[in-house]
Amino acid sequence: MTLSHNDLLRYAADYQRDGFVVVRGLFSSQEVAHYIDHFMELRRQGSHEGDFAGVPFDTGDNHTPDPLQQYPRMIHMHRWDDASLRWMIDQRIDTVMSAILGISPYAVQTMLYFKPPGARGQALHQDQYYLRVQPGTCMAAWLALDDCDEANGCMQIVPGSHNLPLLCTVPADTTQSFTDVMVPVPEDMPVAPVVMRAGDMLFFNGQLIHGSFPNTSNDRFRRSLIGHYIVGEAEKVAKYYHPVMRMDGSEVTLGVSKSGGECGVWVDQDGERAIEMTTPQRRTAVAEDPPLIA
Ligand SMILES: O=C(O)CCC(=O)C(=O)O
Repeated sequence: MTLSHNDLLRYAADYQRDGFVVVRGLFSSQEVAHYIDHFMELRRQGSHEGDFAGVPFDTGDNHTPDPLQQYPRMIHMHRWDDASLRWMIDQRIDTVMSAILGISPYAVQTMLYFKPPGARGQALHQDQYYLRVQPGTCMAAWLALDDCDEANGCMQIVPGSHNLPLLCTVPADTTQSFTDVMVPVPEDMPVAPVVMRAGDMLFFNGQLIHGSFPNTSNDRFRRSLIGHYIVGEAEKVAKYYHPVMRMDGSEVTLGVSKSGGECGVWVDQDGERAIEMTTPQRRTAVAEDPPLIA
């Protein structure tokens, strides 16, 4: 696919306004088929460091095994799989991100969600909560490997929420989410599904509230290949995301940022919704270097 100057300007404008943009058909159907074969084969070969099947949950009377046990999420594959590394620093991703950010990003993470039929989703969150980029924020490039819609658990986003500060988390419903924290979203900020075809790529800001609901389809996987990046001016990122790479594959030395600090809670101020910053005594499920998600 060729990316014209006008396309790139439009992507940048949409991203600034909404905190996300979908680039349709950025990867071809042949490439997508190749990635599906590749990652399904890696999954079949056995476990890899960092595999995550989700937090345990109470299944009640339902004795069906959790599908994520068979298809746990893979993480940081670029550290041991050359195809993942080449994908993470693909020139097309760099071109779109550079247009959006005005500077080439640094690459820090890869993940593969298999999300088989019946799998839980991931509760609404902000990626910056995990990456702790300073100054600035992070950014995600989310490649659909399957067509995805509400039935098989497509991405859900809150448009415009990239302008919010980092919000304090609350416990999530772990029967619906394989992670156990979420950010509360006021009713008048709609959560919108992002329906995509395989090969489309969703770019989104690290402050944008996003997540996904369970895959309720009978027989459709919702696989996605995800890269996390940080803005090119960043000086620090949480320890778990080192080593940091330039988009030419070379390593760059950045400092290590810590978790903690202030987060926002929704309050009512004279009938108006507002955010109050607070330093919680004890943040929910935040380890010094949270290893689970982004
Ligand atoms: O793919 C999903 O369901 C969630 C992905 C996500 O939250 C992320 O990439 O940060």
